[in-house]
Amino acid sequence: MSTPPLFPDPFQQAREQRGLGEMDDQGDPVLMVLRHRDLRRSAHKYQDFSSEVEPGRIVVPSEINIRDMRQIPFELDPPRHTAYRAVLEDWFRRPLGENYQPSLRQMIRDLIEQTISEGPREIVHDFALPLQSRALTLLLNVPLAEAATWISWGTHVFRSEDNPLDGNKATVLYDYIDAQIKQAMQQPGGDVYSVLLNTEVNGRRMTKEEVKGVLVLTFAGGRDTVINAITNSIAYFAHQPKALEQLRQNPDIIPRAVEELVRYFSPLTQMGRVATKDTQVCEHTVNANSRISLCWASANRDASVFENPDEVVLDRAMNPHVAFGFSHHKCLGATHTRTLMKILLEQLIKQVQSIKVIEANEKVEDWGEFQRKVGYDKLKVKMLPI
Ligand code: EMZ
Repeated sequence: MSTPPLFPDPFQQAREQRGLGEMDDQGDPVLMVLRHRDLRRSAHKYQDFSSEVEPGRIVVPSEINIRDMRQIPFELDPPRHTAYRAVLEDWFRRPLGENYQPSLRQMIRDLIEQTISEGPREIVHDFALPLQSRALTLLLNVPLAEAATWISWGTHVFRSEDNPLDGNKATVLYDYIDAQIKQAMQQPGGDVYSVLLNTEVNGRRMTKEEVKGVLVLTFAGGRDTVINAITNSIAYFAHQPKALEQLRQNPDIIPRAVEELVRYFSPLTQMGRVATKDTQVCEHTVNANSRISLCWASANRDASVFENPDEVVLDRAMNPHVAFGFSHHKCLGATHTRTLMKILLEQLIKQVQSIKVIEANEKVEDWGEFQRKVGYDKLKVKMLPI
């Protein structure tokens, strides 16, 4: 008898039968595009399905009530989007540079070492969150000490334990970024703030507000997603000890394993767009100014694209997953995250024999007709050394 998947796919039936899902979101409903092919088509059509609407409206759940700051470049359409994207790409490729990976490896090695030696550890808050924050100091090229402040914000910058849309937390983030920008203007250095303040887009320097828009996205978008990817990988290896063994025997497949894990976990379930005119998706009418969402998590289990979609096939050869998004908006932080995940797997097989789960509380998202496990609120494990 086969065991149920560790991360079930709640969209299967709706995807196969209708291709669409429907959910309410604070009175602004969302038509969820569930099939891989429809999703990829819609993602390309920015003239029909825009990202450049009221700030916060393309996010599901909508953030229009808690922020009016536009995140850049993800809340812009081409051609405005293209110019920002072009200058940001260089910076976000830094993980491929020389000193980045040894520093990241050191962080990961130390954290695993501590986890092994200090007994059971809660992974979400005491492993994934510190790792995400420390690694981000490398991406932003700021002192490691900054990570302590970011860790104190918890796993999401706009959500707190008792409030799924917390405007006060947004203020903490904005004030922090304003202060960093001010400091960079007084004393420029090699950090992201100084570099972006000096970067030209369309023949003029980026303004403070624009730099802030980029940083808000970097802090917000790359946070719970990366935390889920790290935590879920550890949960997966605990449940499948053979998988760790398979990677130990064939470390060459690690880059493929990273792609497969992010496909399977799809740490970001969906992202919205707003129709600019009356149009159609999957033979369904979409009215002007209504919302659709590109449901990455569903497309990544589409059996017409992925054989055995509910299985983790660590060396899956063809893997056109959309876990980092698709088309011109695909994730800017993907190089950083892929690098982090690759080193995490490399170090796990070097340092860890097996992982035992002691306590697990699943984090289940509620999307109306769909309930989706996206990660954990709490995952206490013991790592046993090699
Ligand atoms: C937005 C989003 C970006 C949003 C790629 O995702 O991530 C969410 O976690 C934030 O709340 O504001 O940045």
